[in-house]
Amino acid sequence: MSKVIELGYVGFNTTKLDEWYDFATQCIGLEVASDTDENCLFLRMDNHHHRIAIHKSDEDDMCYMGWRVDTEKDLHAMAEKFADAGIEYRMASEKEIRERHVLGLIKLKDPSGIPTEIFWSPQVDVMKPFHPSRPMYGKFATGTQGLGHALIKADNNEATYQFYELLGLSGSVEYRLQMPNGAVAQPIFMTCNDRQHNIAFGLPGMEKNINHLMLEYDNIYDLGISHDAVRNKGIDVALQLGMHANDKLYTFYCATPSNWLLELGFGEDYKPIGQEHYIGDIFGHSIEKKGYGLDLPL
Ligand code: MBD
Ligand code: FE
Repeated sequence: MSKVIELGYVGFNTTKLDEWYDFATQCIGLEVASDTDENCLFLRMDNHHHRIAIHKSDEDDMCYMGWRVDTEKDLHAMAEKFADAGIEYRMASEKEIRERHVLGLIKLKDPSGIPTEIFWSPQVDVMKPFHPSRPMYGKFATGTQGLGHALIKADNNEATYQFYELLGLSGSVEYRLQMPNGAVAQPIFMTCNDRQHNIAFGLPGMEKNINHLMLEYDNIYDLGISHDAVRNKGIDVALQLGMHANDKLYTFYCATPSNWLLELGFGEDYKPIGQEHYIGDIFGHSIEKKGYGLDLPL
């Protein structure tokens, strides 16, 4: 049974590549890979060639998610699963494989049209140990958990759940939030590895493919230093520092140059015996700046 093992890379389009360079290096601490050029900013979080690619464009959105399988055999087994399920996919060309710095690649779309890629064998540049763009006390928490998580658009929760279940993720509804307008939001969280969730979806009214990307530090000082940098630059903070009920991450959400949100976090810790749901977070996460699609009463 072929399953994905991590969210290995993500790609974004942007009209603001210069702003992204400053934001990624000064606010987040990401490293710029040496083969970055004027059209594509490759960002590193660990020894992988890159984890995030930002492409110069006339749009601002997430333009692909890269899910890793372990072996070449798993890649072909995944293609067979798509064929059996009647899901359209194609094997990437040699050029496309090189662009992603992997050894093999499938391209398809998720049920909401989000470009989705399945790959095996990322290029890991062990001769270039990760070197953050600003001093860091610790590192980014990747390892057996992938690069982080994303809250993505889902036009149809059922179809989206089934698609990601086919990829090998599992999960469930984890919040039941009473919205001020009387509606109820029941976001769904799914994972394929040691991270509590790799994707979340189920927020109504999303226009972009992504609401937020979460990156996790393994040292709380680095989260605090990033928070200072964001505050000193006057960048919008959508939700203030707080701790989530489900993964116990201590996080805040700020605007990226592309106007979707970056969630920066520290300290995931969760061990429920079975499925639970929450009607709010442990503390914090107060709404500070509305209009980023995350005006949730957490
Ligand atoms: C998350 O990471 C998140 O973004 C929300 C909205 C709720 C719980 C965990
Ligand atoms: Fe999140």
